[in-house]
Amino acid sequence: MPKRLWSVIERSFHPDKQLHHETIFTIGNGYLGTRGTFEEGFAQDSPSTLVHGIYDHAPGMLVPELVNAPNWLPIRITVDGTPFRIITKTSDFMRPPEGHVLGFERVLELDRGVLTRDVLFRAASGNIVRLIFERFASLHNQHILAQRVRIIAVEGSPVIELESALDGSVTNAGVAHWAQDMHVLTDGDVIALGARTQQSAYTLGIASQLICAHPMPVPETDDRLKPAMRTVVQIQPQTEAVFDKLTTIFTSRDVAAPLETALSALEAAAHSGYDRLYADHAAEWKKYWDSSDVVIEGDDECQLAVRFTLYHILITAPRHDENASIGAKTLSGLGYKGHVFWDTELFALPPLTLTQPRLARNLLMYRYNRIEGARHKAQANGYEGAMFPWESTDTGEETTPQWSDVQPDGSRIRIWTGDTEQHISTDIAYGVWQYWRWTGDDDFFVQHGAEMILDTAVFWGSRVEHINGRYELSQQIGPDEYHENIDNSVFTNRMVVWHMQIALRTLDWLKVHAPADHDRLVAQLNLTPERLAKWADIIDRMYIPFDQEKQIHIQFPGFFEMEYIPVPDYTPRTSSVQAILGHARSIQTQVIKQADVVMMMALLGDAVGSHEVMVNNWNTYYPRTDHGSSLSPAMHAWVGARLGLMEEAYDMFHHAAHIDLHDNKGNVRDGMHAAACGGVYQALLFGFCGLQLGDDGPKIVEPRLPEHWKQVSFGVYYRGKRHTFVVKNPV
Ligand code: IFM
Repeated sequence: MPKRLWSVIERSFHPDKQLHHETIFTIGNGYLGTRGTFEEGFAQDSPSTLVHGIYDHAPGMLVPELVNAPNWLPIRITVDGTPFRIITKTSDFMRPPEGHVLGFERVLELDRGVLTRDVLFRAASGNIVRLIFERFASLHNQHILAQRVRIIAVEGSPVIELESALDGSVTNAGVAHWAQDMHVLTDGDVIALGARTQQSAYTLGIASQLICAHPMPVPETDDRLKPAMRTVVQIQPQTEAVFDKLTTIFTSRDVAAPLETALSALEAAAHSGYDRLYADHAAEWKKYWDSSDVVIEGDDECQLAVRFTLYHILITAPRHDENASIGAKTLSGLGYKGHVFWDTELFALPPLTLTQPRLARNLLMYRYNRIEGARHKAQANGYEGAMFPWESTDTGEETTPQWSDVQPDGSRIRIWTGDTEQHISTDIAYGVWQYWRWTGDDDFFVQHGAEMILDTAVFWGSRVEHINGRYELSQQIGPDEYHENIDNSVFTNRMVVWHMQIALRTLDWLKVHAPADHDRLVAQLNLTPERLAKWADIIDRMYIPFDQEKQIHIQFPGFFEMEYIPVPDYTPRTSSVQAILGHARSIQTQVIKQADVVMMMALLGDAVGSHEVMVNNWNTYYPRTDHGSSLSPAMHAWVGARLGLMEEAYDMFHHAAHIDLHDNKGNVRDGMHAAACGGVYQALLFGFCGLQLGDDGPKIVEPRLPEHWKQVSFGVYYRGKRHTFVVKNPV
């Protein structure tokens, strides 16, 4: 396979794309993520390292957020006294002495999780050097971060001064989370920081060593929070100098004494050396791709994009942690404050369930370990059972802000999702059920999964309203968040029926296969015969809004009485139709934010209705959807492919696969879209390839590939055994 299909390449630097590229060039290892900021910095850059689980609720903030950890990247270099930096027309006018960037290339190697930058630089002296920066977050040992800088004397014999630092003065876009009394240490060739978050009191230790000819500590300056080491070397013509910087990081979530542990781990890492660490890291990546890769023949552009989306899921999925999960923006940016949404269970989880089941289990355990938070939420709202939070952090309590940030006109908008976007409890049950079906992990199911499915079913049993002989759900937000607090969202009502069905099936299975656990859960969750009879009744009599005449599902009663806006007329556009019409008007229209009825069709497939109903639903809702959310296109690609609408399906797939690479929504500076990444995999396998899980295992049903694709090959795990498939387009 040509190498370029594993490499995301930036061939010249454009400051206006800087923040977008910082996000997409994030490296990570399931423990932390570090954005692709330059070692030497750049004006208005946004360096951030986010470590799973380290949240803090700063004074004045509405909700807790994932904390930006001390920056481990800083390496500053001068060449014959000229500071090395990426000089562009907009940044170069003030700072003598002058230097010139003669060439620039940055490459993210997806197969190995390594970011490199290659720059040709002429110093004011006239000497020319080539600088090759390389960095990775070890997948083999998640506490090790490694950097290498090779400086090659292309012309002349330059004197290089290199300073390596840690920066503890970082904030979350101005919000300080670290207490200022950091422990700063400079000892021989080692620098270190010990830090504590202000409210949550997590501690973090980070230690770094510069490995080269003559490292010397830099005398303490006013910048106490930025300990540094420095070295000076003259390079002979046509030779190179190599500088390795190794860093270790631990938090109080991992060990009792993070700083001390970071220091001793650093010693061991330095003993191994960069090359050994690199080899171990690359070997782990090979294992990841051996399980997770999908090969598309006939579409190089989408091939690279698919690998890119999988890479970002893999670097953010916790490897050794059952108390962390994937935030909506992964670990690549501060957007959504590192909060965990339904994006995890319905979008990011499935590729892991199928190809990295151990990682999928970690994500579900994160929810299980927070089920008390879900019980609090149910109780606080007057319900029974477990009602998972719409936005979740370390505690598992509801952390959706009730108000938006201040708008340009000074107002704040009320955010209702934490109150009424309740389908998340069923989304989590769906993730559990699919994980169990694919993996056959009975131990997980009996000990944890069943309890989640059942206690969330208890919640719904107490939540439904019995009105006029049927069950209804008032005051909901379905996936289409433009329409808030509506009654009888068809997505939610129908998914609740599914939830009741699998809750009863769970009990039946437990009764036969794990009777003691069946009895334990029945007693613990108070699953009385009356309660179970009500669940069966909900299955029979839940109100599913449906127009018999038109043979379509109704997104919610009243939807079609609102103003019709033909969304395709608003083409081309760079913002959502909602942004064009304004919030107040668009909520009075039929413009839909994201796959809603279509999402239901993706999740439930044929169970939703006949082919005719599915096509009618598509024809009704597709032209009304503005894909204001990144979650939408992939779900449309999935369903479109199942319905044989190949042009629309490919269009949606291509869009979804490039949301982050091409910054299709203009907001990638805030972080990757985890859900879009996971959705792309599902559209590809479940949509185009027709992958289904039958009673005997995975099978391909009516595959429909885009016309120009030759074939798609992939492997998935079913009950611990790998099944490989090659889906070909008929010639
Ligand atoms: O969970 C999503 C939601 O469906 C749409 N708005 C953004 C959230 C986080 O990605």
